[in-house]
Amino acid sequence: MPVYVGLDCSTQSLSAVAIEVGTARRRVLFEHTLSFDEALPYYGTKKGVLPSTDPLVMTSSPLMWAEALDRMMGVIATNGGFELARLAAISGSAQQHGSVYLHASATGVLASLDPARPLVEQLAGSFTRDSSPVWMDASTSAQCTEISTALGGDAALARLTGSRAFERFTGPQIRKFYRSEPRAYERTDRIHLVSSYLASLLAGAHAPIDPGDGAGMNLMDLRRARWADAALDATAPGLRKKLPDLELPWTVIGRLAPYWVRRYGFPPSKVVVWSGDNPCSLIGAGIVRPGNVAISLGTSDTLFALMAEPRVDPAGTAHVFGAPTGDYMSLICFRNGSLARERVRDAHGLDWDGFSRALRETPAGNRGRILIPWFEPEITPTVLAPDVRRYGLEPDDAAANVRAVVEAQMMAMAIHSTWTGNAVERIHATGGAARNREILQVMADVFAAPVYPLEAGNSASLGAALRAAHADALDSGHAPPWDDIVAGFAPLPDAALRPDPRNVEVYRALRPVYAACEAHSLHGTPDPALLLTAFRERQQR
Ligand code: XUL
Repeated sequence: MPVYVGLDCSTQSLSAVAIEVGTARRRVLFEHTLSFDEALPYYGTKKGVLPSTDPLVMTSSPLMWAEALDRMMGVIATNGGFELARLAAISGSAQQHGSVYLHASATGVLASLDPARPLVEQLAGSFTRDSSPVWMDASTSAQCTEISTALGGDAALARLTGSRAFERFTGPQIRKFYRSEPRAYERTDRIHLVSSYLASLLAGAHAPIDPGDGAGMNLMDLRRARWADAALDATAPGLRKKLPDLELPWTVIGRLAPYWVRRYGFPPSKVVVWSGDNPCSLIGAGIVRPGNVAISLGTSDTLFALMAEPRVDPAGTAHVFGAPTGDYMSLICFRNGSLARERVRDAHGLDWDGFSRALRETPAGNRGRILIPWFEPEITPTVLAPDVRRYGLEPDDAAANVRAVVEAQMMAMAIHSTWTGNAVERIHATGGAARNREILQVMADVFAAPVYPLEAGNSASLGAALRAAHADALDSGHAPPWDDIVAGFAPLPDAALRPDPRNVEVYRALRPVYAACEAHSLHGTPDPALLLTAFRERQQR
């Protein structure tokens, strides 16, 4: 039975998962995580990021990622618990947007890695920039404005690339490097994403970028999955020849380089193009057709969905990336997630059981009592300063405030995802708060769709392993449907929470009322008092 390995290089750690995929048995064989701060302390990272005097600058070490990869492959070889000869293919996932800058000599180094010496020793002279900007970097506002202006504004850039200019996106980061260190930029032969850099180390040759991660650069024509000349020109001179090629997300880019074969005893398994952690998580969460949505309830709440068409968010706050299925995916982030739930819980001296009880004891629609929960500046919709508002809601009514915060979050997610154009048919819920069934019931009722809780685990590395399985099948002449690829790893139907038809009706009526309260808070549009009264009267009938 073949085994597939998926790696995930996140901000703070490198994780690996090995899965066994047979007709009768499909299961996770091995999982392991190396924390950068703990396993490789001599790079000096804190939570995976190098110290910086400028709080807007966030970088990490490309050599550290290479050393982590070397170590992880050693761990898999010795402790993976499977015969290495069964490893059919390997792929990976990486934090999006981060970039690695290589000198021309890197091409030769990659092609002739010596299995007797550690990877880092051989790579050390290959960089034109020792540190790599990562997705938390916010230091490129000036470059965002320049790129956006050159391309006809935010809306035009979003239509072309799937997102307006964002500070962490690779294009603005490359422009900043070109402007501040023109000579080092000139000496740079290849600019990789974290994903294509690590794939290059596995294959021993420069790896391509897939449209999932390529869409996080403000450089790719989203519809054509090709580099967009106008965006390249607006970013830095001579950029095209420094970028890897773009290839389909199921491309087998080569075989494990002799370095891995001789050093650790791996077979020359297929190496499949890597992707970003969000596209990989989509697959790991079992989202493989339009109408399937994943909602992660974490510090921030995120909603990601598969889309058949490359639509873009007219408000400019969300992103559209390529999906590993060849479709598109939306990524919408809500900053006031757990943060807001915890604020309400703590303000009323509750624990999570008390929070759940409050949800059970209050009716759907909360008798028209509404909270706008921007305890911190919000990403979706754009709110620059904290702004908490209550409509018909007493601040000291614990139960009503608990229901109000959860209903507000679900309403906002439903309202701000309609632009994706796909009716929500099912939701896979992950993240810490997905353990709370009362919260998930509100989600099911607001979206009028069943909610399937996902088992905790690293969906990005699992998604990478499943992508490896899919690419291997295609490469061997089979074309298995994606449902079959994720079967056995996707959530089980028994665990689903079904929408309650009466509550669905209540929320259908509440939605325009919530939207009016939000618009009132945001833009000072007319007071929604009349709408609220009409809603309350209708609920009492
Ligand atoms: C997405 C983003 C993050 C990183 C985290 O746009 O910046 O999700 O991919 O690893």
